[in-house]
Amino acid sequence: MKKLLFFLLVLTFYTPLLFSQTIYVNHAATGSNDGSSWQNAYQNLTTALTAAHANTAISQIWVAKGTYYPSTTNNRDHFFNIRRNNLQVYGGFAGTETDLTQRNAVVHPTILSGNIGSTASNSDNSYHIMVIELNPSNPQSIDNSLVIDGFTFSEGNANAGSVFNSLYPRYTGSSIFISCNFNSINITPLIRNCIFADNRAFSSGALTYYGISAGSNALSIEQCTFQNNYAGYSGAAIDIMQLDAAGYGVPGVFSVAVEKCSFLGNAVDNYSQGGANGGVGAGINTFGQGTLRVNNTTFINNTIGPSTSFAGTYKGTAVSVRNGGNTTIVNSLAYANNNYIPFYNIQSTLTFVNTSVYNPGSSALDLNNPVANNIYNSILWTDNSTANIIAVSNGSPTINIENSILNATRQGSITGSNIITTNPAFTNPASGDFSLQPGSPAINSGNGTLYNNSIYGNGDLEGNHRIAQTSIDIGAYESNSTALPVMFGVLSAAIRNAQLLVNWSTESEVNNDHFDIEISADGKQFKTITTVKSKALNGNSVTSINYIFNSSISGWYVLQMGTLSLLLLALTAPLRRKKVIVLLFIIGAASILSCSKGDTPATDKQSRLYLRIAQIDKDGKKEYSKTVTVVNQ
Ligand SMILES: [Ca+2]
Ligand SMILES: [Ca+2]
Repeated sequence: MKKLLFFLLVLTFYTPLLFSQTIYVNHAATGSNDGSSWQNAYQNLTTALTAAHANTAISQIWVAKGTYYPSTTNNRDHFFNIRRNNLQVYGGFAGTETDLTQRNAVVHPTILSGNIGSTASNSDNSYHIMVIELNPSNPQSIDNSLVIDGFTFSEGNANAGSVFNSLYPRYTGSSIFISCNFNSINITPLIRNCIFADNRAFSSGALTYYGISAGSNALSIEQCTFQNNYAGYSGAAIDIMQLDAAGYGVPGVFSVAVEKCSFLGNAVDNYSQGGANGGVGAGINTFGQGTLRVNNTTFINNTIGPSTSFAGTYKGTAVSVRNGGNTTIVNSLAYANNNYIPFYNIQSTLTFVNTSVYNPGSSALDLNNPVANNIYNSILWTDNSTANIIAVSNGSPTINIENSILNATRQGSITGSNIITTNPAFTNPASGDFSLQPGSPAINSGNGTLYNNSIYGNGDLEGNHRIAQTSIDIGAYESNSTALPVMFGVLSAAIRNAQLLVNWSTESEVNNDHFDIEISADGKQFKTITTVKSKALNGNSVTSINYIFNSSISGWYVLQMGTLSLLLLALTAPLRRKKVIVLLFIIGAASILSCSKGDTPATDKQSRLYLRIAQIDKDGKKEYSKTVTVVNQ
């Protein structure tokens, strides 16, 4: 009976793995230039992208070091165009690698440059370096399986007020413009290990999101650096727009996750439009309904300028949230050497969790009729004893503060408990060291229940254990802590085309042995479904390593998520229970598979599965990643 069940299971659910193919790009390649190998690589990325759109079996594009331009004819409206899912585009290769783990994008930068035309001038540069969009003639969901990883985007210049071809505004998204093209369909790529430097926009955005995020999908921006970008209105580095709220009439909201990023010296002013609301969000600006989570990220010396002669708001050099969004800032740090206020909340919800904000001369946060503002386990500090650490420019907001350190001078009505008003004793603010001196009132003064490990991860801003000694500390850094043995980077999981796909990366590994992939139907009780060995040499690595687990069991696409969880239980349950569950699973699957061809597959997008990764040291110690929802596609 056991053998029969196993046979049935294999017979019913085995289908071959999807064929996948990698093509290569190297501007210096001298072979046949058909993209088939490094030797025969395409010489430009545009050709490779055209090939990948003609042939969906192409799943990866590897691009060697060097500089690539979106136009060979100096046409400012040309851009690298991506309109499909299930594609990973990697830069940062020397041009000899055979495995992704051999890549070092820092040593071998692949630059996507908007500096076409005269190299001495930016006025003739590309309006957009890359456009990721839903295909206007056949829009279909794009999710985190579209990966842009390991590129430097520089010198895009979206400096005009017009719109090209009714779809591409020449005033925003100078590096990457992500657009749903007026369709209420999910578009949430993953942008990872990229640098955005010296890009400019008339209105907003080195990276601009005119997109819809459906279900648990989120535009993910991870381990990226945004440096010296400029915009004449809002969101110099990242601008996020809910199209419905902006008058485009496209229903849907945004969901964006920014993790382990740096925002350095970005600037915004009110040059393009004037009026009261410009000059906001030099790091990130959101407009309208949606969710933004910023994790383990630094905002340093972002500012207003160069022109401040236009009337404007001039707030939110780190982040501004406008018109209804819900933003959470976690394990992050913002400090400035100017007096512009780093955070600005207009009619939105903003929550700080274990975040440190230091503005020596002025306020940390300005509130303009906020929906809500919560400050948990966080430090907001100024050295100016007469400045309001929280300023209210409009309305009579209530601010909920728990276990946090703030100057005593502030506006708004305060609720909450355990509010400390003594100096947090940063180690050395002048040199950018915002860890805590011994004896700091922040040490062990946080409330652990305000910190959600499974969403925020278990590392502080430094990559040390988030909780050490008796309790979690207040602020972005945990004192007396030790380094995490594995610093997790990205983690995403999806069921797609009859396969369970899990992608994760590590930024560093120490003495790591293996990973267990664990899955749960309720987010509480987890089962291990497989084990993956560390790729790091002897379990140690200081560079990022990517891991992919791709289940070979197919047929799941016709199943409800609940049935899938039965299968997963079956894979892990004791033998007797396993027989029963496998039988139930097969009966359920067979009944669904027996549907006529015209029936819609019985997927249930409301059901949830949760996934996390346990990392096990060579000495048996275990640490967990954050938990993600398995996206059913
Ligand atoms: Ca130029
Ligand atoms: Ca502690």
